[in-house]
Amino acid sequence: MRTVLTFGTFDVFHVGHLRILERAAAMGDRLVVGVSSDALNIAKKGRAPVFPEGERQRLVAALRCVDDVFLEESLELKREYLLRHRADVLAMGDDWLGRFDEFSDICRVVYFERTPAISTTAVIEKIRL
Ligand code: C2G
Repeated sequence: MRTVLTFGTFDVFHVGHLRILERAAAMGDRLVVGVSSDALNIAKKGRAPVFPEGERQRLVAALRCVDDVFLEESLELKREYLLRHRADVLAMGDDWLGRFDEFSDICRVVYFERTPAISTTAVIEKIRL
């Protein structure tokens, strides 16, 4: 059983999010997703996500390619999360390229190309206009 782990906010869920989850799932037998908490987003980006953490977790958990979700409460706990969930692979978008290479001693670290021309910020902007 090969477990793949990925992290993200997944706010205002869009096809770029779906594509990375599908590609991550294809790397193994089981996909576990760390959904970042509201507090982590406020600390990191200076604003709360549009959808609260409980709803973001439910949306991600309901996807066919996702087996389990948990709340990512700190960026500093990556190693602990990887060990706790027995991850064989850590998959992230290439906006994080190189940032998680330090974990290659405990799992394989892969970066996928971001889906171009779509982002939560762009969706919010489009609705606003
Ligand atoms: N993503 C993508 N293509 C897009 C937008 C996002 O492939 N057009 C990917 C990102 O690269 C990331 C995942 O979707 O791997 C989730 O993106 P965000 O919700 O923006 O997550 P982020 O705020 O980067 O949180 O510990 C890490 C953080 O929790 C990551």
